[in-house]
Amino acid sequence: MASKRGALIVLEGLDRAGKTTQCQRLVQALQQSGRPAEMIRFPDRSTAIGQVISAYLEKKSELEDHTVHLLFSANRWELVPVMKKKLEQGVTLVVDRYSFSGVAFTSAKLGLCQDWCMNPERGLPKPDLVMFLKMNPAEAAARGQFGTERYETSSFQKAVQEKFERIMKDPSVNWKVIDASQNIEEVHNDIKAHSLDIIERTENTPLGELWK
Ligand code: Z5A
Repeated sequence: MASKRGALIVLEGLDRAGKTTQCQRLVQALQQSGRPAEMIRFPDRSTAIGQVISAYLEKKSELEDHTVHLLFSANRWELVPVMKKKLEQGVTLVVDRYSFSGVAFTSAKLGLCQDWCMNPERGLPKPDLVMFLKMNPAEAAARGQFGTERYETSSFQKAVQEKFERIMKDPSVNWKVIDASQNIEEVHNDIKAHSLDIIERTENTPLGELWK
């Protein structure tokens, strides 16, 4: 019998919802329980494409809106061979932002439709579970000042939140909404419970393709 594959688990949410904190905690907890796990984050700023994206986010360069959307997507596609290999080897991947951020952020810009934004994402490895760390933007703001990168304004974050609400209505994706206003330990416990369940349920199933 073929060996068990790892699960593809994504954390999404607004700025300062606690995605990075929770991805790190989850990977640590899975590893400590003897389950191979690694973290990936998008954008992956270490690649050549990622560096172009990073300069754009840091406002060191300007890019046309469609172009930067396609670069974010290409930054996911360039990691697909590595992701598939690790999943096949039984490593669970915990991903900090994925296609859903791509669609939510670009479609929050005026004049870019959701369907167009989804197209370059079609066929990427389909997450087995996407957990949306939900919290009131005002509470997130209390966690510290916005940074200086592009998109880090309360009005844009509100527009992104509305887009996420729409994307989450898609029944083809396994969404779980997590109350991110709880303390770090409580959020972690919720995320861990959902993750252990999906790891067990998907280990003998084939990896899907997103939005196909
Ligand atoms: N973007 C895009 O346009 N298209 C795409 O395809 C993709 C992304 C993938 C990348 O940002 C930007 O690119 C992003 C979307 C866009 N723009 N924005 N905004 P990034 O990934 O570099 O940064 P981020 O995702 O916004 O990360 P963040 O601001 O650091 O948020 P976070 O990861 O959700 O939060 P955190 O770092 O874990 O925690 C933030 C603080 O809150 C920290 O001090 C923690 O200690 C604290 N914290 C965390 N959890 C708690 C709880 N439960 N209670 C109290 N305090 C907490």
